Amino acid sequence: MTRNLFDRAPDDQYRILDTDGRVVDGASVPDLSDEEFVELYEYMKLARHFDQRAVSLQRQGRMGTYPPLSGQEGAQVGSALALRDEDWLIPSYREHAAALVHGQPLKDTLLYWMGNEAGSEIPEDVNVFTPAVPIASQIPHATGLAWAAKLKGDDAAFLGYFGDGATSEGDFHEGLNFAGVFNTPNVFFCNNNQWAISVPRERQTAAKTIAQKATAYGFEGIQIDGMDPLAVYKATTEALEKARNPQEGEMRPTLIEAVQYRFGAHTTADDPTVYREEGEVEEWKAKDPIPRLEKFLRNTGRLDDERVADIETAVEERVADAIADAESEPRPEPSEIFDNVYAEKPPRLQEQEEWFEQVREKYGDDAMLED
Ligand SMILES: Cc1ncc(C[n+]2csc(CCOP(=O)(O)OP(=O)(O)O)c2C)c(N)n1
Ligand SMILES: [Mg+2]
Repeated sequence: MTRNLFDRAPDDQYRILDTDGRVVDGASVPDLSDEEFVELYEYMKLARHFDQRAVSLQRQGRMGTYPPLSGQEGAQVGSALALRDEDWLIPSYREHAAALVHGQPLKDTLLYWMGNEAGSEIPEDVNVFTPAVPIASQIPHATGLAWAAKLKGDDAAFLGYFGDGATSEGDFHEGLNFAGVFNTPNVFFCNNNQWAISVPRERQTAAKTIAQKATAYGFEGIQIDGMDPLAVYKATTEALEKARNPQEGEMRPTLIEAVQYRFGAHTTADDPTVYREEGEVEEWKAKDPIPRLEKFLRNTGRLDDERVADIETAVEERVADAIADAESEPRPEPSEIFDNVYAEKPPRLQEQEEWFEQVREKYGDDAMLED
């Protein structure tokens, strides 16, 4: 098999479905069963509903902070469904849907954003890393993990996510450069959602595309329509396959730039109306990955009103159950914030903990929960 998918100019954006859900000329849909196509849709619906509920929980004071993903479901679900169980997923802080697809329970994602450390305890059999909030810090981790697996002779690939803003960090350069030199089984997946909080894509780089940066590291880069879940699935599948099983002369790493848009705020602490025009948001909403896939599935006889209604009911129940589960967990012990970073607490942290305990004693825990 030749992988000619990556044999294209970095600005020749790869797409399978147009914004009306029709297959574009010359493209072929991925080799999925009818059920697998519908599963892709179900996960995206689940992700959207989860996102709406999570934002609402935060607004009601039932969750700390939350980074919304609406608009990015196609990129997250399409890419994560391409993973095999033994592959690893290394997220940033926005990949709730990708992590879910690869086995991370929704309840844990909720706990994490509710400020409960138990949410960071990934189940043993789930190959997902904990969220990384320091921008781009997970990229060298992803490279290191892949390098270690290669040295051990493991047959796994490593799918690491980051944003457009992360590509301006040294960690991005170091991670990708190292991956090229050591030819590691990495797929670097850039969720280019046009904004890094209030900084637009144009201010991150003068390069025409982010995908073309791969050339400097000696491996392939591809720009894809990140709001076309089929293109995402196919490109990620091929990149993962190349990472695991390179052919003669092929480099294992790939950089995928998935062009997309975040419909909502950067986090619940952000007000995007301050830095972007409503018209821009509306333009991108016309490319929404969910109705786009839905149209394709309906047009090809894979989905009808009844099935959509069933999916919506199931999704609502599943998210409601996860919320009830997360909220039934006992509140974490506040002093836990001093645990789990160092094996042995350094003196500075010990002092802070002692001070914290004095404050608790004096004012009580309830006072800390008030604004
Ligand atoms: C090293 C570092 N610098 C700054 C921040 C503050 N910060 C949080 S998110 C963010 C923007 C990241 O944008 P991008 O990489 O495009 O990801 P997105 O949030 O759009 O998914 C910044 C600057 C941080 N978390 N870490
Ligand atoms: Mg961004």
